[in-house]
Amino acid sequence: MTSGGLGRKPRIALMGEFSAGKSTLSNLLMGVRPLPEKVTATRLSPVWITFGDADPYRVDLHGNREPIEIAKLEEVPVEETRYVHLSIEADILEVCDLIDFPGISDPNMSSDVWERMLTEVDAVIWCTHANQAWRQSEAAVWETMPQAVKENSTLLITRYDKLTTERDRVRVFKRVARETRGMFGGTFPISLLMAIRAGEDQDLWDASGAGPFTEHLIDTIEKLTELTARSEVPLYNYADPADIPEPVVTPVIPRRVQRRTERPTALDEGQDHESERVVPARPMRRS
Ligand SMILES: Nc1nc2c(ncn2[C@@H]2O[C@H](COP(=O)(O)OP(=O)(O)O)[C@@H](O)[C@H]2O)c(=O)[nH]1
Ligand SMILES: [Mg+2]
Repeated sequence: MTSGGLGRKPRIALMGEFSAGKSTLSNLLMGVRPLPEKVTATRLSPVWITFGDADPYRVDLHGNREPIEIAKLEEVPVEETRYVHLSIEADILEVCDLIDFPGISDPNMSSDVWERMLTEVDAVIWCTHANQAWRQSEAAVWETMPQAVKENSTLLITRYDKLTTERDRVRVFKRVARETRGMFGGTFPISLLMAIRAGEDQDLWDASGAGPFTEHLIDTIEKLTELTARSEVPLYNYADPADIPEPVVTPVIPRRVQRRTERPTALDEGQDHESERVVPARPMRRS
């Protein structure tokens, strides 16, 4: 059932409600934009993205492969497709696979479409929409996840630029941190739109909140790599954490998400946050 053999890379899923920014985040991390970024719900299969230059294909429920065209992603029959496989030569994919999930509560699509992929996932970056952050539907799905996955996962409060007052930004962050205490390895506010537009503009990149998040992501990937380096199975199949093998692989750090010399403080849950640490730098502070 699991693909990939010994020494496989960690698999990180992008999950959340539709329009929370999952595809924008995948595109940001890869530095190219093959996935459609849309405000409306779309019936898309999970998209498993690995390093390489192979042609895209879909894998049906019986494991059969069929070539597809990336321009016709939306024509892939979701109910009969386990996942779509994309190969891209992006730095981040040298150290992990990304799996872009469909929105969790699309009334037009059975949750089987993504639930059957959960067993492949080592960690999640959960995107929650700042204006309606951490809805009941999100909490309900997250509750069912194995604790090992929760601990390796990250919560991103996306569309943070849509919160226009500092008071709102602090209020949303504190509420979400409180309601998700102990459920994620780290929580970060971010404007994905700003980050994706930043390019080489360091000020815009810093203002987007992307810096602390990518630092945390690199740490997470390093940790996961130690766990998956000699593993064929999903992490939460380990019977005993003591059985987890010693690390054998040192990941290459992607250029786009390099660690900077000064380490910023992660907005981990459980800390008592000062308001100025909650809010990303300059342009977002006064709008
Ligand atoms: N203003 C703003 N828009 C965003 C942000 N993140 C995503 N978007 C926009 O929200 C829409 C949905 O994003 P998408 O990545 O397709 O969401 P998905 O359904 O979760 O994959 C797109 O138009 C994005 O440009 C953000 O942080 N700020
Ligand atoms: Mg999407």
